[in-house]
Amino acid sequence: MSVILYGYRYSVYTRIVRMVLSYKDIAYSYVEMDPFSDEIEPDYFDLHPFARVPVIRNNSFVLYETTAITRYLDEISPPEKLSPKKTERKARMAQIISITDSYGYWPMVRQVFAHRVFRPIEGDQPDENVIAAGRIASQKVCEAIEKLLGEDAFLVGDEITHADLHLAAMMAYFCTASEGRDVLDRCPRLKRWWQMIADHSVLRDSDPGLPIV
Ligand SMILES: N[C@@H](CCC(=O)N[C@@H](CS)C(=O)NCC(=O)O)C(=O)O
Repeated sequence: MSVILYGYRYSVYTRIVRMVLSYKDIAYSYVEMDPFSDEIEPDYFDLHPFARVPVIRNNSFVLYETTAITRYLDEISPPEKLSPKKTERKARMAQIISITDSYGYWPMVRQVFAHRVFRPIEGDQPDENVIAAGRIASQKVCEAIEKLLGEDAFLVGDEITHADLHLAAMMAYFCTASEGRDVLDRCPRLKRWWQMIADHSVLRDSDPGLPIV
């Protein structure tokens, strides 16, 4: 196995893949690629036609799309640890990941976090209308996931799964904004989960920090 990860330091999707690599103890080399740059190398489009991150290469096998990558990594390095065995739990895991990607990433990360936290650090003005819209949409997402949770420690049962890593990468950014913490205060089960997982070594060790300017 010879794994290369193409990622961007502040990318939540890159962080999800890095967490799986670390959790599965898979050695890899890392290539930094800023997908927001105006000067993306033309060759990169051969790896990812949409010029996003992450991408992994394992020998000659190239793969993009985070959920495809994380399932692949879990499978090529047995035992498979991040997917529950029970069919219903596996389905619930896929559902939470899909909710997170389809409805959560944009408002939680690109609207609330990017405008409230990232832009000011970079010296750019936040757009309060974008933050307000992002907060409303994020609340809907958190409430929907809250409804799916039981009393288990992790999102889907008593073991960590892909769903935990996926949502945690986004929640980590979201909760750096006061709007994110306010939303989480309204979702007690999700908040308890976040307090627990935020302290997990896989989260702590993959924290990219915030830009220092
Ligand atoms: N569906 C993709 C989403 C990846 C994605 O959106 N990555 C972000 C960084 S977190 C990116 O590359 N954004 C660049 C852009 O929006 O132009 C996946 O699951 O990997």
